[in-house]
Amino acid sequence: MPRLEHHTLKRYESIWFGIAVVISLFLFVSVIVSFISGTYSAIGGGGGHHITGVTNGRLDPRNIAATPFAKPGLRENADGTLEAFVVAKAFAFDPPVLRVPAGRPVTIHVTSLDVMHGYEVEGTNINASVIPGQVASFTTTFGRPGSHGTICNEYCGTGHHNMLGRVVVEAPTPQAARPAGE
Ligand SMILES: [Cu+2]
Repeated sequence: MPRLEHHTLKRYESIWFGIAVVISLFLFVSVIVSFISGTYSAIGGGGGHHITGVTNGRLDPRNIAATPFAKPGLRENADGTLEAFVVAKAFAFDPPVLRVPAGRPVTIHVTSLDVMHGYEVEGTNINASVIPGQVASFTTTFGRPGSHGTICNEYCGTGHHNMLGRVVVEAPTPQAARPAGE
């Protein structure tokens, strides 16, 4: 059985080590560059950029009155888009029952008034962390009428297991039908 020369092994090791150093340096420098240039989405991103009182996905949880979260629930904008505002607090969601029409895109914004909560809509892939001072936003279309439980899946205190809500998807009513051409 041929024996590997010690210095041969050492040469390959230094080649691999050199490659690893280059990769590490590249990652180190690119993370710093992306922080400086603001392309790092986890920090600059966040939802609700157009919402009153919300800047860069952030708001002041003590001044919720200045935002649409003061009146939680579904609203229809002038351009026909649907937005829902949901407030999580220990230990409930407001509104406890969110009613949305089937077949229309709905953008749901969730924020917390106190501690970190979760917002999971059963039977869908909606599952967000709800952090005080931040807005989690997502747009979805519920295809069929029905009822989905919403649960807090981030442990938030003694009443965590009671923190339940509901999304009720309603069949679109004929009166709500939009005129042809829109
Ligand atoms: Cu909770």
